[in-house]
Amino acid sequence: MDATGLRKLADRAEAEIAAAPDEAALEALRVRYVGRRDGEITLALKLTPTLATGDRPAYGAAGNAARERVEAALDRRAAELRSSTLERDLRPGGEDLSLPPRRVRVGRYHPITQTIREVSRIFAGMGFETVEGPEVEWDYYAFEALNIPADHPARDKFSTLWVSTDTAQRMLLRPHTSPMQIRVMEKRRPPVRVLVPGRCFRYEATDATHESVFFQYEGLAIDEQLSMADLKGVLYSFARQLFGGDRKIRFRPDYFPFTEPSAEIAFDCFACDGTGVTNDGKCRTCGGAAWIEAAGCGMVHPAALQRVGYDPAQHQGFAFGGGIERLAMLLTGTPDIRLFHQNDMRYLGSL
Ligand code: FA5
Repeated sequence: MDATGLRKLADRAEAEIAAAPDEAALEALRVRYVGRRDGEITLALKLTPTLATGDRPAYGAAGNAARERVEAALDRRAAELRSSTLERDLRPGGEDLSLPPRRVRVGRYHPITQTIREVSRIFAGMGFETVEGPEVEWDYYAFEALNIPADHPARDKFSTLWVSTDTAQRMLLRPHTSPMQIRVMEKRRPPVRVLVPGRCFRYEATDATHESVFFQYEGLAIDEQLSMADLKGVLYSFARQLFGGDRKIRFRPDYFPFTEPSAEIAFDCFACDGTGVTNDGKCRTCGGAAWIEAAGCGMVHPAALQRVGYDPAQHQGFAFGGGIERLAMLLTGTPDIRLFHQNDMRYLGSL
């Protein structure tokens, strides 16, 4: 081959490179013409030393020029192919890059779970260990051991869902978490400080503050020389830590067969600012009462202490039981308790 032959080889290579349909074809052409071992131009250049001395400079120069033209053509075509791939991706009919990206949904705990965790955290700070108990319970723990025998009118309050009414072994879905007072005291000796969050069930019509399945948190503290003052101190501290100092708290005498004396705790209603009325008339959240009943509490009844083998002369204690949803309503400004369990992600996601 002479210098003219080399130029023609470069012309052919340039034409083929310019027509290469894709990157794989381009790579094949690179190997064919300027591949390091046996590219056509590479081989032609290797022949230079075999030529007559006078012919070598012109032949070598033509060979180098041919290689440079081919390499430049390869670079050009590679750039063209890259930009046309991008154009194809952007062209209508391909993926629509103008669409907004799909939202990444980040999961989080349900407001009820968050509230249970927060309540447990606050009581843990006051030395209360969180424990759990069975949702299906014996009549004995739910009522009998709490001074509520079968004919006691207080049973009406706990509209019970029975699982078995066999008189020897009556079993129910627990209507409150108080049975755990007895279960814990049976197993432990004082001092006792436990917090029991858990699901409860009542055969009850639902309204803005009542569900038939809801959560309670039960607290129990037994020690020497505990008094009603300790109970109030613990519950005030709890309310302040959960709500800050602004929420008003009301203690009123109440009656529970398993505590003596007993009290009821209520928080001022957030929906009507504790007035009982809103722009639409009577406040739907508190039913016009201005307060939301939040928990029952009292000093553990001596009969309950004796039943588990404690000596009431030596040990006393207090107990409280409140609704988790009622706290979650206040914390999230949820006006109707039913919104928590309807699983409407539009509402839950907005909290
Ligand atoms: C009891 O259940 C007692 N076991 C509380 C108690 C514990 C008293 C320890 C003394 C010592 P009561 O029925 O009032 O009491 O319920 C307590 C709280 O549970 C209520 O204040 C309310 O916050 C919540 N609660 C009761 N019923 C429902 C319901 N149907 N839906 C949502 N929350 C409820």
